[in-house]
Amino acid sequence: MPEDSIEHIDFKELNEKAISQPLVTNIYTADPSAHVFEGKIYIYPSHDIDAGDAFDDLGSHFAMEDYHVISMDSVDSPVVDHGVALHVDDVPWAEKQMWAPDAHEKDGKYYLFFPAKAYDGIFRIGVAIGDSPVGPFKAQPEAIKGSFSIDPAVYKDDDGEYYMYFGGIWGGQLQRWRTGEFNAGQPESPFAFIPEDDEPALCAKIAKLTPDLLEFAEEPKDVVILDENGEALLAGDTDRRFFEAAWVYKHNGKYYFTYSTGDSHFICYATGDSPYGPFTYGGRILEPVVGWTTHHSVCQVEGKWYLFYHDSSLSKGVTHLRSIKVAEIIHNEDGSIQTLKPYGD
Ligand code: FUB
Repeated sequence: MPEDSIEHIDFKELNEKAISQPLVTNIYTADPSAHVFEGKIYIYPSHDIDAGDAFDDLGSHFAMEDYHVISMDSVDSPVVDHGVALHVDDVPWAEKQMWAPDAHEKDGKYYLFFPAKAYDGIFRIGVAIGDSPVGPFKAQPEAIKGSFSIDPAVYKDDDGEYYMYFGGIWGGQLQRWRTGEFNAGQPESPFAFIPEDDEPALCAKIAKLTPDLLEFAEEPKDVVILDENGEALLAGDTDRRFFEAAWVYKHNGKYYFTYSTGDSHFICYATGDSPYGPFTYGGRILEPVVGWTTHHSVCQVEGKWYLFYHDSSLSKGVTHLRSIKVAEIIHNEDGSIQTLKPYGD
């Protein structure tokens, strides 16, 4: 939601109409990646803080330093904050900006995947390993070789293979990798290297992970989203094209690629027949929330599907002080998803 509209919001009324309330109120949390491990819900969010950094279109004010893991027995039960699971000071390669993470389990070990800016100012993606879903996690000494940009989301397919989806434009730097190398040639601007409106939109990336989940097993590939005519979405189609926050799940044999459209503030979905896509645009899952960013995950809990998302209602609109929420989503018979309005009609 654009920030200039926030001063007109009556937050008391908005909170009364909201379809859900913040899950966590002792700290600010965002970008919730939810999973069920061992029959319990674990949420891996960003931990928002106010570090006093200037606001800009590169997201410098998102200056997060650590991760907390949140757990719940069910979507209605009390929330437990398990404290610091990983701090940037304990990641040898990372300097700052611990943005949206994800986690997964394999053979009794838990893997936290996270983006951070390295000391050269370039976002990379790292892995940290723990013995419990809540950590603590020990970071690998180096970032994943060949990783870049932000917002890792790891999907385990039915055949046991794990895939990482990642990428984000503007402050997430995806546009600087268009040639395959980081383009440091111009002053850092969110708009440099963005394709023209009539060019294909930038795509999220996918890479299969190695069996130890510590490296890419292949060169990252584009996750292409097609329109109703089978053409790749264009960069100017800002209501539908990918911006950040990739998340994949499978429902009734279809892969759902879900994502944020960033500057138009929607959570959308596209469906396909392979984890690699291509995916065909399907519609919106969530209308804009209070705050500039919108970011989510989709998780099945006890047979129902839930959208974990965030907004800035608890901080009364401070865009980098967000709170995670959860609401049920409904898939129609034809596979489409009913759009959620976060504050009712
Ligand atoms: O939390 C920092 C960034 O804001 C995330 O990486 C983006 O997806 C957006 O939610």
